[in-house]
Amino acid sequence: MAKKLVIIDTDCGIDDAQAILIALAAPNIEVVGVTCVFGNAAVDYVCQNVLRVLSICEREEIPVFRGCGGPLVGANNLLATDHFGTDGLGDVIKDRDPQWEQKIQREHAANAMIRLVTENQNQVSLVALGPLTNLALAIRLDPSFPQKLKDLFIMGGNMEGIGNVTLCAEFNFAMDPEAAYIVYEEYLCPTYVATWEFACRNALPWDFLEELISQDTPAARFMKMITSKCQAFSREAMRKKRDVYFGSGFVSYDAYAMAACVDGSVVTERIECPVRVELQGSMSRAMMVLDRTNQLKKSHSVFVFTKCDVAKFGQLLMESVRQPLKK
Ligand SMILES: [Ca+2]
Repeated sequence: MAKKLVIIDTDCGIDDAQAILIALAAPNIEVVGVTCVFGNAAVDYVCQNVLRVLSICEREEIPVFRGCGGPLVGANNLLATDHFGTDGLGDVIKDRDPQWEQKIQREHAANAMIRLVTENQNQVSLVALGPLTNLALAIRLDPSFPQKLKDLFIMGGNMEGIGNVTLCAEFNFAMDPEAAYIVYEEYLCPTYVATWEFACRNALPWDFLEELISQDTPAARFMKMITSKCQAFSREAMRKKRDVYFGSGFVSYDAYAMAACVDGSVVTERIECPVRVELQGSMSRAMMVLDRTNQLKKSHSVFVFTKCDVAKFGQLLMESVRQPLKK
């Protein structure tokens, strides 16, 4: 069976690393490129983090591209350095690769996306795990880019108006609301969305995380190291935040979007409707609004995930850390 071609666009924090592991472990997936964007950390850290994940899995042949270092409009004064640390991977990595910059492709991420998708028309799935800045830039450079995609999977936004960085906005969209707006208005390819609330409502037990990172493999040891001092992976720290709305649990956000791309049956319920990203409002800027009665009269609908087969998702996570794969 021909493999599914995938481009991963990422702001490589800890959950992105987990999502990348899922893609690399999947026998039906070929990752044709990883494009980097600012978000969980500055884009140079993001590039280094992606290289690190690929190196642990012995998959350095996959090209990595540097993309946007800030949003389309305004300054990125929101960098979430308190979430996964300054470097995006929990600030625990001591041995940084001084040669990392030479391992990044010269081509800009947005140009690379366009080229890879043009070379493989209607065959590439794009999985977007960070702010959507590179995607917004790509459609401005090549307006036909989305129609050459097979489909688009996004981790970001919200479906119940609950935010995580502001009252009503999810992190990836809050980092670049205009880019998120452009993507939902202009990407008319089949689009699947794992929102923040979807991830939180389909959490795994905290004991699952323990079991996951206690496996005796290089990738599991890496996940154990980067989650070790991270607040976002602390049961205690979440009690005052996420647990108030959703109850206790371990949530690997980006992994849900990737899992849905790898195996569509992981998602068991979804809503099909138009959506729009709010650009105004003192509380609601960057909120994703679902238009289930089509009041906006949009021609394009997206699939917003509502329920997940948590056992199947957990299985994908468990297998993802059994890397490097035996050659
Ligand atoms: Ca991310």
